[in-house]
Amino acid sequence: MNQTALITGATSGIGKATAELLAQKGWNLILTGRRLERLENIKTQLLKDHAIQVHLLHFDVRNHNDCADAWNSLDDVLKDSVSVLVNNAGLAAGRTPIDEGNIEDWDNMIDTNVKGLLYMTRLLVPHMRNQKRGHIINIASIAGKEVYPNGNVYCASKHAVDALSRSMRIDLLPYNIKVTNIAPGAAETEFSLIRLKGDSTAAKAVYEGFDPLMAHDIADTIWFVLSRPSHVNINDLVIMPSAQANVSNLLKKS
Ligand code: NDP
Ligand code: 8X3
Repeated sequence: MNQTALITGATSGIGKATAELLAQKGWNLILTGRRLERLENIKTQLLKDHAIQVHLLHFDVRNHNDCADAWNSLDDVLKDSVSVLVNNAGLAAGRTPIDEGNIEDWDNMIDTNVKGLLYMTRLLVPHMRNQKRGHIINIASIAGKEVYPNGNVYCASKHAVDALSRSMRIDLLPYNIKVTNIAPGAAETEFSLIRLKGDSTAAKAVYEGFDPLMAHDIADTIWFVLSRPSHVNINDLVIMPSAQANVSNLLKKS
């Protein structure tokens, strides 16, 4: 029987690459994001290339009612078929010292990266619990292991994801639900474009002079985690570009 994975933030970057890889592996998909046109284009392409089912849910993870309405729009058979939740939707907004922080940016990061992940987990876990199986993959960050200048609230939100992964693993232990935390370093996606408020020159410069991770590197990692035997769980993975030793030591070619 085909398995079903729900991937949040599938319109771009890591989420989209993960959708493409799981589709290749024959998984049915529920893809979420705010940009409906992108979701529809991705669905069209996946259905053209693969004999799978793809369902789209179009909502903002910051809004609990919208998360619940979207999830509850699916029929119970489909809901029960979801064995994997990839909590990927997330962002950084701005890079400012704490005394100059923008409150809207802070709310956006905390509401998306922490509360959105909690809302989706809370909605899906009862179904996984009833099925006595499941796997939740939380996309955290190296910013959830370390902090860096002007990273303050983004780092705090990803430290929260890291803590939630550890905590969820304990709470969900009785129900055969695995929890994996994945902490990437610099990956070239739309992440910097969003963080730098659409400044494409500055966003491009972030990845110049070294080979960053690409979205498919993280998708490959997710597949590795998912394809372990049932008695094996990968609890936590830090994955970095070879040129990046830690959150702030990155070797760029001059
Ligand atoms: P992208 O900007 O390319 O993708 C982010 C995805 O999140 C998009 O699909 C976007 O969809 C979705 N998203 C953002 N906000 C919301 C929201 N409020 N509601 C619903 N969906 C939302 O970045 P990445 O692929 O790099 O980011 C994916 C995850 O990886 C994030 O959690 C990020 O923090 C993490 N990460 C990224 C790293 C990097 O260097 N790129 C490194 C470490 C971790 P849409 O806008 O259509 O709603
Ligand atoms: C994204 C990586 O180093 O920009 O989570 O915080 S970093």
